[in-house]
Amino acid sequence: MKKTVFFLFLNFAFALLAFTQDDQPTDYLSPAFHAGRREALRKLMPANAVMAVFAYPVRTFSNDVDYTYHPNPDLYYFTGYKEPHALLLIFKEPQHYKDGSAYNELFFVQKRDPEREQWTGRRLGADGVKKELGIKMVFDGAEYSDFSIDFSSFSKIIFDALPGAGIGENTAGDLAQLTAIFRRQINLPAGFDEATTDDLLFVNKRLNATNAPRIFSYLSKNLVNGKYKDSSLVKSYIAAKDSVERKTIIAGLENMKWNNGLYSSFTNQLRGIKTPEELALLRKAVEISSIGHAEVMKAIRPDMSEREIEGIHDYVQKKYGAEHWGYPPIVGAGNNGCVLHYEENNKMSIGQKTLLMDVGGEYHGYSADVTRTVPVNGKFTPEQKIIYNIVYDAQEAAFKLCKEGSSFEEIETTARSIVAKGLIKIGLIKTEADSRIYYPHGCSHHIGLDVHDKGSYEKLKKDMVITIEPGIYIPEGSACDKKWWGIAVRIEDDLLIKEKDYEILSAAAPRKAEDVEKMVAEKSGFDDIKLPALKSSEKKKAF
Ligand SMILES: [Mn+2]
Repeated sequence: MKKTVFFLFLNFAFALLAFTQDDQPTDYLSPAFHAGRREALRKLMPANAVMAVFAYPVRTFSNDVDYTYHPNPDLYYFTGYKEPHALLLIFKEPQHYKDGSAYNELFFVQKRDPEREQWTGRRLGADGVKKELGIKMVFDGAEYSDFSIDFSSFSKIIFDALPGAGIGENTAGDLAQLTAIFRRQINLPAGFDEATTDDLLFVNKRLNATNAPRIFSYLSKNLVNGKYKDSSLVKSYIAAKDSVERKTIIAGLENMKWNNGLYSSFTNQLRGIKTPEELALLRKAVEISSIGHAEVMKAIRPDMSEREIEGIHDYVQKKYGAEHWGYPPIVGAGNNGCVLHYEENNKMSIGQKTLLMDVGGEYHGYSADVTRTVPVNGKFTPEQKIIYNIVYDAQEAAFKLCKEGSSFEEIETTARSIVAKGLIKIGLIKTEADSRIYYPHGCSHHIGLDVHDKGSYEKLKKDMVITIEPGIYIPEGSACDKKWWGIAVRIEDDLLIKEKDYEILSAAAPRKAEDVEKMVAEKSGFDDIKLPALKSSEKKKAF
């Protein structure tokens, strides 16, 4: 008894010390939004189904320091909870508690721990989640095992690839335990590989005559020496002699009780169409990032480093309240721009060539994805401009398709065909089929809580938000005239799809070649920032 009183006192003391926090943003997604999303999910679920959504694991940065935690976007979408070590269970039909009361969702979260919280930050705890996020049936993670849910009575158990090994200390209620108990409770057959199942269902949905060779070569490569090593499932899929046989394999997976296909399908359907609350946040994330691009254009000078440019983007985004980047920033001068996911950003001076910047911030979970290519000295060379305008024209042509009813496929082929024709015209390739040499990636994807967001990749619908991002990359050493070497151009904008047309959300960043040149010539507030020289790098000492 004494002990309890002591702990109560401790709780109280810590609560006073650590939990007063004011002057925070007020435009977070509302509890009503999250409740609405859970209800919409329930509508999609088949009869007698349960769906589980796990938190993402915490990851080590170094020794006892973790990476800044990023929540699983699905869990955040359905609950607003941003902490690790959590499990959400959503039931299609009401379930009954021991005392007879009904519930149709259960949420297990991190328990409050004032001592830990002083070190690792505030936790909502079950009571906080009830109060702040408006969810009723919330418990400490450690209580999950007591619930002994009888999963054998459900006809579909829906979940994403389960969190893997090394995901926690295996203490009461942490992610490792939640996952282990769930695995045991659902009686997952030994050898059932839900990650491969999920991948195969994903790949199968996209398989068509054009991409079949690429998809099969990807699967085969990974079967030999990759993530599908020794997978009998992938083996049989590749070995299938025709589409009928493949359909049988896929139907077999879809009919299973442990169904990953439904998890992707439901989250894609829901998250692909943005609600007004989401659009307000996404609009803000994109505007912030686009202003960042415009400000960098003004500030840019040949003696700046790639890192410094990255820093200006970061400063502007954070000035407007973005919490984080939406993906590691890509700032590539000249030839570095040819590396599609260039993240080193360590060139000391960007020099006189073009600078490709693919940089977008995250605001309350929603990520922008904006790319601009800028002539560092303020004027595109004739060769740079030719390439720039081919990409620009491809983008313009793709824009025209941005309305309800168009397909992602049409967008891809239209943009690719403009790029291909342009490259043929200037003699870089001979046939349209060769366009992949200089334009190796896709043109469009959803953005949202993931920068490559969930959503349907068939027809465009109102309130989708997608990127249009053609590009041309001519690395040094390419099989063409040297004058083209080192030119890398991508222009990427974020578009809200409307019924009959679209809105460019990233319009604050100029995209027409002449407008970009004009912006580079403008004066910048950053011009006047003077910092002291570093004493530590004055002289290279001989050690
Ligand atoms: Mn993108």
